[in-house]
Amino acid sequence: MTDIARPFTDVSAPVAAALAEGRPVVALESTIVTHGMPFPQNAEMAARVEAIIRDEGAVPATIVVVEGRLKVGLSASELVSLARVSGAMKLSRADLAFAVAEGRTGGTTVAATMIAAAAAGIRVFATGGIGGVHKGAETSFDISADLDELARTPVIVVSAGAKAILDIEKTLEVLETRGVPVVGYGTDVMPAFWSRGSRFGAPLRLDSAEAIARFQRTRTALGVAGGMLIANPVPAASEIPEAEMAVHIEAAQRDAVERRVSGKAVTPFLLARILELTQGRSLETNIALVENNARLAARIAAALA
Ligand code: PSU
Ligand code: MN
Repeated sequence: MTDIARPFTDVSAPVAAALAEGRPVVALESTIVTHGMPFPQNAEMAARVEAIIRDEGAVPATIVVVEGRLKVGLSASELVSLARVSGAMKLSRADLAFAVAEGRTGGTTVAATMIAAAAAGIRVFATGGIGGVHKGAETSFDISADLDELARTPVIVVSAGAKAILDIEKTLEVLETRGVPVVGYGTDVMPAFWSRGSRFGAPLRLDSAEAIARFQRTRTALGVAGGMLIANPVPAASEIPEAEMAVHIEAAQRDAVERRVSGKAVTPFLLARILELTQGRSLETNIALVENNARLAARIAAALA
């Protein structure tokens, strides 16, 4: 933890010990718990993901702001409280410090989780999907702060690609412009969250955790700053085909426009609507892909340790 951040931060004992001893640690976000999934599935998901990381020999560090304290690593009971909390803020770069200064509670998005992870010395982070360029961004200007964060903060983010509710092509363009490597894990095709594939190629490809660790170490050695995005396709058994998802995504998008949903509310609205439209299947897929990402992230963290 940087000296300046320390007074605001509670690093859990297991996370602090692992970091001090150079053992692998994997950061986890909390917006997926507070805004991305309903209770009780969010609690089950959070507990299972932490268990998977432990099984792989790494230490999970779920990151969240609770009543103004920036928490890095939660106990089992804190994790359950997080899953039950209502009225939490959704925190990104713009408002992470606001929540700390004002004593508020909030889930950290990919951007805010990266900031806290980097401050704590955690180099790998597992999530579901990142935020990106929304469809219609040419008029709404809705582009997630996650993309800028990937450009500036040295954390490897393991995702199942960009959520298919986004404009994947424009998201890839922005990532390229901002110098963010996008690595397909064992695939040449860009995965689309609920589906293993999309119409777009993965800009880079690597087939092992060791290769990903080597790539990031080499970047650091060459003085190239910033994070990278690993795009790990959802396991085949859990995927929902792209064509099927496209219908639901379009319907959800229409509802969002009709109800004039904007800003931070867009992603949670679309996820909840798609959950209804798929009668819960999208949630099962979402959970499966987060678990899959946690496993890979733990292996990358081990390769880096
Ligand atoms: N992936 C999920 N569920 C989520 C999110 C990602 O499966 O809830 C969250 C992440 O925290 C991500 C955020 O950083 O959505 C992006 O929000 P926005 O588009 O408002 O930047
Ligand atoms: Mn947005």
